[in-house]
Amino acid sequence: LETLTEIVKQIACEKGASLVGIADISQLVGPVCSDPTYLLPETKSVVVFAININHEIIRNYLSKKSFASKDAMSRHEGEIYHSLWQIGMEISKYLEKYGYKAINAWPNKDYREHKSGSDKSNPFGFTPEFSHRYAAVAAGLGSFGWSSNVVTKEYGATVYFSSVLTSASLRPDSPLTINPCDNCKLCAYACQSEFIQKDADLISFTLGNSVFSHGKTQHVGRCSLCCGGWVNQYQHQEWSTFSSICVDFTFPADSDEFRTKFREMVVKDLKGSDSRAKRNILHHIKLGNRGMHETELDEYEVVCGYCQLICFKDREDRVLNLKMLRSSGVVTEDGDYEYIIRDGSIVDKRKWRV
Ligand code: B12
Ligand code: SF4
Ligand code: SF4
Repeated sequence: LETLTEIVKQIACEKGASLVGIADISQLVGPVCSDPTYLLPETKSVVVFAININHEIIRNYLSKKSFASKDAMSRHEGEIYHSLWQIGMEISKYLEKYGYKAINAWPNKDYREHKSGSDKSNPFGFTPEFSHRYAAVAAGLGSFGWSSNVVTKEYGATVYFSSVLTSASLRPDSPLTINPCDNCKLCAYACQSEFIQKDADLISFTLGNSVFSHGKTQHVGRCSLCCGGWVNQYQHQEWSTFSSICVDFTFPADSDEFRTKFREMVVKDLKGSDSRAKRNILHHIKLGNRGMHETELDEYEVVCGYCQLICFKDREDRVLNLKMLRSSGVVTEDGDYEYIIRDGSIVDKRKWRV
């Protein structure tokens, strides 16, 4: 058990993981997608690992240095997702060689509604087959931050996670006793869509033997529309996301109304003239339900993610990150071109990426 645990952790680190931990099945009793037996009924342990995001790439992106800094961020995200998948493959192969069952869970876009076909038409059906956040928290890699991102001691929230579920009994790690999130709430100030709010109630839930909490988030459609590139400004006008589109969309509180309004917007934009919004929809249709690890590196397009990216481990760095974002200017479009405008001047200009 000791040796197998050490070898599995070593494989993860050698293949590029920045953090790795083991969650015991007994710690994964809680919200529905914390349950690994949905994917592998024989699960005894979950190996969960993280790769950190490069801080220089983040800061160039937050400050909208140029369109090249957006492309660098997008490609970097793609490379991390591809690496996470490869690390999972190596660990699974090793465990299988010794007779254990192992499932390399998709790092992202493993939505049950789409993969099982239970509610394919729901644009906001985001129940993961398995949640890497709960696994990471159960294995002590981090804890839930106000933003509901998992915040680690080493890198704040600037990590992506993935997991391998296995029938092997590995030596488990313990959940953290101190939460690295200090409740600065700068994540809420960095969120255009108000998916994360600074004055929200806390939502608490039990995972294994511990109770965790984070800020209550609003309808997931808010983040999807902003992070998906449709809405580049909502609550802050002095800066925008890295998308050049801002469709006219006021977020309804009611879930059914949200879906209806979203469908109406898609239909209207698809029928309309060749607009940037239409291209955005076609881009998402092309991505389809492929996992992030199956997405080509040049198909990635990061436009927000700010709640995660500003959350470095030290508060002074977070304050500086938010400052950079707030003074980064606005991205806008005109004809076939998009522009970064800062302090009234054009900082960069390029043809839309199709
Ligand atoms: C679905 C999803 C989304 C959705 C929903 C996010 C959310 N907060 O759940 C959307 C599209 C909005 C989204 C956005 C983003 N995501 Co995302 N996403 C996922 C995905 C697929 C699952 C998220 C998850 O674990 N949800 C489960 C929990 C947290 O939510 P829940 O099911 O709603 O459960 C809550 C409540 O419903 C309630 N509850 C549940 N059951 C029950 C039952 C009862 C009885 C009661 C009372 C309550 C209750 O308690 C739960 C805890 O709050 C994961 C990949 C994966 N497979 O893990 C990535 C993941 C979470 N995303 C990630 C990231 C980075 C982002 C973004 C920054 C965008 C980006 N650049 O990628 C934003 C951040 C938004 C945010 N602050 O959360 C990372 C997070 C990294 C980190 N450090 O935490 C992940 C882990 C991807 C990865 N491989 O690294 N994401
Ligand atoms: S930005 Fe501050 S409040 Fe938000 S998750 Fe990070 S540490 Fe917590
Ligand atoms: S990714 Fe952007 S829109 Fe989504 S919650 Fe984070 S800051 Fe808000």
